[in-house]
Amino acid sequence: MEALRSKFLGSLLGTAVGDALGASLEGWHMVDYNEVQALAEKRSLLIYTDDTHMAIGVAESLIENKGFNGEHMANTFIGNYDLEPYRGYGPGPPRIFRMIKGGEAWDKAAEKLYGGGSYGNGSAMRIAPIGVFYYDNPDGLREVAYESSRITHAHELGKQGAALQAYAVALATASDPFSPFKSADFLRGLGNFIQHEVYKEKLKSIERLIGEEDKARVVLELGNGIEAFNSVPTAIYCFVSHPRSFEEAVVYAISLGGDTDTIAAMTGAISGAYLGIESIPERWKEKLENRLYIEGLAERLWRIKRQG
Ligand code: F2R
Ligand code: MG
Ligand code: MG
Repeated sequence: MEALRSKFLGSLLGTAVGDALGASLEGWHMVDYNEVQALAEKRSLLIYTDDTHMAIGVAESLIENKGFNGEHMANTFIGNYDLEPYRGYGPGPPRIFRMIKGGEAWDKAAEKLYGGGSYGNGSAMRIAPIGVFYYDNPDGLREVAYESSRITHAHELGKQGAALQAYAVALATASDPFSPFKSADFLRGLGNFIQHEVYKEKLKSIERLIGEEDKARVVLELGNGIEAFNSVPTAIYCFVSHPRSFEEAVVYAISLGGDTDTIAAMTGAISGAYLGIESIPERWKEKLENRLYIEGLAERLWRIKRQG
């Protein structure tokens, strides 16, 4: 049971540490691995962005309701955004929050964006609490991932991206880090779960790319962009190609450039769920903004899970 607690804490803190480390390089080109390390060491405080701010909202709402409640989660996002709108949100969510505040239904507003909903990575980047909480219930996880995505990201590729990231966190939570990691099994599990061809193809590319030294090739095939399909598979690749080290997986994710905070947040969520909180370097954890609050949320989620 202690191991599971460590995984809950590792996934939520892994999200925040990855996000905060990647934030200063978001939108950049590829960066040398050592340069990322040097930048991380220079920072005195690791400040997180919308990725973590929204993951906090997901966790708060799951805790308050002991499970998923869409209207409550939407209102939690809105309340948190109103308090801290400066977290670097994508363009879509604030527009949706305004629509809901103006009377639009929580599960309808997001359909009005981008002619059929957003496929941005905003609903996948915040999904770690759902991945750990529903780690042993794939059907429940899929439904809650879709429904939670629908608040801001109604496009099928947005919803399925969120579900794929949640299931990667879930599989990592269920996997024993003391047994040899089998990337083919992990990827097969994800391939059997996900339904959309775009993601199925990307998962096949991940398997082919393992061991690839040319980062440009990885970015070319998997992407490093703001779209869910150009970032969720990339984060999965960062994890499966560095399964034994949180630090290596996250620094590698940032070194790929592009949407660095988000790809590192999602990589950190999977790696932290697999290896546990002890795997996150202490020198990073101690500099993380609101560390105790985020740890507290993970602890409370775990306790609710333990009580059944
Ligand atoms: N917003 C940012 N980074 C920009 C600068 C931040 C800066 N450091 C600062 O502090 O201000 N990062 C965050 O946004 C990403 C998540 O975005 P989200 O929540 O998915 O937003 P949105 O608007 O739904 O989608 C993002 C873009 O994707 C394109 N897009 C989405 N659906 C589309 C569709 N159906 N058709 C065409 N395009 C679509 C649009 O360009 C959207 O604007 C994370 O990186 C987070 O860190
Ligand atoms: Mg961000
Ligand atoms: Mg980002």
